[in-house]
Amino acid sequence: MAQKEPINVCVTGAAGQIAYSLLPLICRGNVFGEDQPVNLHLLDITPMMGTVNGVIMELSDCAFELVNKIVATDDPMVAFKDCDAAMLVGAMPRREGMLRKDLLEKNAGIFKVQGAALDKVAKKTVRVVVVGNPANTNALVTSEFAPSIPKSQFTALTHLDQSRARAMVAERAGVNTSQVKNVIIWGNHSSTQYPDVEHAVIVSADGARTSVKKAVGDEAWLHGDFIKAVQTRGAAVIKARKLSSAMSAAKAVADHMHVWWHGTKEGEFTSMGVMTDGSKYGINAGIVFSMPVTIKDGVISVVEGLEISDFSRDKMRATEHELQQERETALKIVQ
Ligand code: NAX
Repeated sequence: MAQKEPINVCVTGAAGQIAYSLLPLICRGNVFGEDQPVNLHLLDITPMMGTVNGVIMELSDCAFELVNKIVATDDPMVAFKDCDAAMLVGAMPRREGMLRKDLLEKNAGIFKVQGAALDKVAKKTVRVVVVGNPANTNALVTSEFAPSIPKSQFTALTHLDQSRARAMVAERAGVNTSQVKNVIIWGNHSSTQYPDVEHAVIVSADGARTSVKKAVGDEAWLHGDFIKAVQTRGAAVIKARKLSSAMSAAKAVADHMHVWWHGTKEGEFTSMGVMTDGSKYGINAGIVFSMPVTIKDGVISVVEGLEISDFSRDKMRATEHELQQERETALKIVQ
């Protein structure tokens, strides 16, 4: 069989800890397929280029068969050139004493520049996932400054929240994580996110589906400690590891892009931050809000018609409100 043409994959924040766990997944074929060669475009800031070169030395030493070429750069115009996929991991970290507004300000500037560069040099079909926090609003800013690329090509990562929620439910129900399907993350990748199991099911080996509500049999937990635990899991990892989630974040980025590339399975959906158009679940237009989606041939469609309880509605409103405030602050800064 003829070899496939390599695709151009950009990873930003290439010297950072998430990238360090993500790059091997890409290079092994766990994201774009085991027969898909890649040209890696690695972007970081100028002072980190020495570290990026060290990462490249290690990538070379791994002798990955799928790696065709590696470009390291501190220039977004070089990094995004003819890109098919862009994983925007790099961002300004929140330092002690920094207000959320300051974080938004610093990052809005970064993602404005990257959006403008994507607009100029990336393929118009580029699929973008924003990981760097505040991920949803950074994705919004990126797309604002890339008007020639459809808004549907910009997403924010909430897959890690989804994986955390699935793992917690699986543990509680005494099943394998892979059996837990259709957990939804609504809203922002922040502590206002709403992990919703009202439509989630546990699928047994013979294909039988049991609602998570029934399998867990503890609504107080599902409506209380479970939601809190998912919302604060990132902080719990930092407390234990003294570093933020990296291995799990990288796996989630890989899974997010894998499902975008290969599609969702029949009867299943996944969650990602997508640009709202005001027509789904009463959520206002113009924010990047995590929703349940299905994907076919690279096209993302929001799952429609799910029944939303009053409990869920309140939680969705709270996270929508936060995203609208973030949008206002960020757009004021960059315009
Ligand atoms: P690190 O601090 O280890 O790495 C970040 C890298 O980004 C650094 O090498 C830095 O130099 C680079 N960088 C900064 N500004 C840049 C720019 N303008 N262009 C290119 N690169 C730039 O952080 P890491 O642990 O890898 O986390 C990266 C981001 O992911 C952070 O913003 C973090 O908050 C966010 N996360 C998002 C998650 C999500 O689910 N959406 C979960 C994990 C993670 O917390």
